[in-house]
Amino acid sequence: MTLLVDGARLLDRIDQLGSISSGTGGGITRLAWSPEDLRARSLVGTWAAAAGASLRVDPAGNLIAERPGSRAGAAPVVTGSHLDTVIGAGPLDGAYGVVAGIEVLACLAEQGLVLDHPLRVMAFSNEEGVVAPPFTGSRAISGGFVESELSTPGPDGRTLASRLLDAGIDPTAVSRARWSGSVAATIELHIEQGPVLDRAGVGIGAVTGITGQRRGSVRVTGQANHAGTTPMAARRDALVAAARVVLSVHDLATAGPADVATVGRLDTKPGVPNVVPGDVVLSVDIRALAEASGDSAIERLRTQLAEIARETETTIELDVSPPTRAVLTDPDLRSMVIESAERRGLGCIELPSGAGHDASHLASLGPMAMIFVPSIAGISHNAAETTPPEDLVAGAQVLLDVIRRADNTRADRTSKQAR
Ligand code: HGY
Ligand code: MN
Ligand code: MN
Repeated sequence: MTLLVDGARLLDRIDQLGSISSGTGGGITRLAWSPEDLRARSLVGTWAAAAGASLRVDPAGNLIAERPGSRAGAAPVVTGSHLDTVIGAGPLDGAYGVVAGIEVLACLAEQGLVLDHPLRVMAFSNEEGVVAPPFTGSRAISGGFVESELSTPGPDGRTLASRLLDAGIDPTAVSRARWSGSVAATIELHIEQGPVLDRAGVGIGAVTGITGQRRGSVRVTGQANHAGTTPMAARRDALVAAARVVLSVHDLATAGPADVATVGRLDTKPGVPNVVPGDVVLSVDIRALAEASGDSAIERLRTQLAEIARETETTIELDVSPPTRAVLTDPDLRSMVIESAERRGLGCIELPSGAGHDASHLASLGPMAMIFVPSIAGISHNAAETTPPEDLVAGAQVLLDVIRRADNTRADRTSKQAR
């Protein structure tokens, strides 16, 4: 039976989600566990319920919509993405994959089609990591959550525990979100967030692998002092030292083992024109498709920070969050993506993902694949993020095809159901 997604419904729901934002500044801002994030989840929950799916929020705050399968004890097929955004985001990063997953549920329900495997559509918690280390929800599910994260202050000083409590989530229960069994297949649909598909004029990307990420913060402590009376040679200027740190991070990619390296945030104290900065905290985001490169980039950074500290007479501390390891996608699932695209006359190329995704954490539970659609001019994490509507619909159609193929062919006939 051929099943087609309802493109108008998909695009309308993406627009509806795009209207849920904190409204401060351009673009969309829906920080994890914020009132806007919770409003978006509740809207998605109504769509899932209308598609006849069961709905639950797990101890890590992941929203899980599930359609039961016909084979008792079968491991689930998982899709979905995230609803939280960066600050000033576009309408598609994360939301697209969630809406498309709900669209698959609606199509199956409307045709009365029951898959062998249960189908789980996820809205993972805190994928972006703006307010706390990223991938909270998908790491909790796959056993990568570290309890100490609960008490680590975020960029605004609030701890994760306090955020979870405000969102009605028990912080002491997060680790109980861990799934006990395996997953038959995880397929995440996402915009590419880079320029490759757009430049190639191709509508579908079959992802080969997802980059590894090491994120963290660097704290530089010098000595606040009078900007007028403190001789240059007597200063312990934290911002001058931090400036060298920024360039060291940059060079980890331009001259070193990392693929990309970014300082996205830098906070200076006391932040007053006539005071030599005494304290600077900056963020670090280092990525590499090759795992060893990520590790060696961190080691190289540690060596350079020690040298900068010595030469500037400051103290420099590096705090690295739990790493997200680089993962490869499953070749069988990847072939299903390519075959569906070709059968539908859609151009398809294979490419790696420079962006991180929840699917990389689900990969430890079973075979994983990602489907990309183009980002025009490769723009993302920006209000100008956009994708041709026909590509958004085509991507959702390929997701539906691949979920049905994976359901029919998974060799996981014996694996226990992940709970
Ligand atoms: O930052 C990323 O790679 C993703 O958008 N969370
Ligand atoms: Mn994303
Ligand atoms: Mn993102």
